[in-house]
Amino acid sequence: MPLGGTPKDEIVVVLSRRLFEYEDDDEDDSPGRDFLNKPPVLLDVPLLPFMHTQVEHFCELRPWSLLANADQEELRKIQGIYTYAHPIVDGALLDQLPSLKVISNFGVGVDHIDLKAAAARSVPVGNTPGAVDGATADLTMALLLAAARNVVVGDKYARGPQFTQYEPGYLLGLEVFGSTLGIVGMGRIGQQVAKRAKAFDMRVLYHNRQRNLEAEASLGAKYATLKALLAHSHFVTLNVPLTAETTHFIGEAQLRLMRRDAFLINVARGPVVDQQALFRALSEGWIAGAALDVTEPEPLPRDHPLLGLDNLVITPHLGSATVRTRQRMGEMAAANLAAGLKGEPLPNAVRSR
Ligand code: 8YV
Repeated sequence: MPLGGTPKDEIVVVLSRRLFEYEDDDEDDSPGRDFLNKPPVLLDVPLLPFMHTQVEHFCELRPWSLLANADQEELRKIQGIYTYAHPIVDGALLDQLPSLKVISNFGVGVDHIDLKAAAARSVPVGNTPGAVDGATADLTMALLLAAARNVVVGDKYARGPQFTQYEPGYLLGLEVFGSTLGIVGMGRIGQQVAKRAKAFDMRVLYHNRQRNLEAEASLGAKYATLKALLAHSHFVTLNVPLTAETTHFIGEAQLRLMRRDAFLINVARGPVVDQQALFRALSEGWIAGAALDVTEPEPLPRDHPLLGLDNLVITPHLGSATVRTRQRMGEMAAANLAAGLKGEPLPNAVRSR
């Protein structure tokens, strides 16, 4: 089945069936009959077929709903957690799983997992560092370009009844080449963004907890205080992990420091931006526009005021959504899960800060 072309409903139906097929397996004497003997692993959402294939030979996937049903007997047997859609994994949840050996996260950001609670219970946490960098940086540029050059409103306009004549004055955007980009967070993804920005002849400023001299030398990025970066950038991209320190890192004070013709692009995590302040900034013209791949919550309620704004471009958390990146993430997450279930060190273990 071609991955990209599979209708979503079909995926969910097929996978839900696969996820629950052990239930009526009793009469089955097929070669896969040892299914029930594989270590049970809690999974939060149905996986795509290739992801399922990556793990099904070494574990038995059990639905997250076991937690809601508080099926103590089943929960006591769970040896692994495999998370995709960022469910909260905290101490209270871990206390229900006394046999747990590993938490494997399908993705790099682990802000939904209480790392200290896991460490306190000697449960290693794995993630997929590096796998999402290129794709997420590509989407950062896609959103930046879309916001600056009115790609989304332009698309609507070009399809709508108002477009009857080509005119010189409509949808004039902000020129990307030669403009200043401010990257907040010069980690792996931030550096990939800087690399792409250089090809657009952008001047690159960055802000980070620590200066990244290597990025300065190899990418020509210039360190700036957050204040200076916000004041001078035409585009501000957020490429930081979500931590206590970065929660609402961009609020009213920061948005008011930005240029009136500037754009904010968030591909990190929703809570990095104070959305109420962002709504005011966009509707009252403190900044020209924004593009969000992530929100708080995700998805936003359908009647959320941000969704009514034309100067906002929004995508449904597509940062890593390419076939190849998903495959790489799946391989890494499956390797972490397999190692943890065997009691071996995880190939990519997250360190508790
Ligand atoms: C993933 C991400 O799609 O890797 C991450 O941290 O946010 C995304 O790119 C996500 O984790 C899977 O839900």
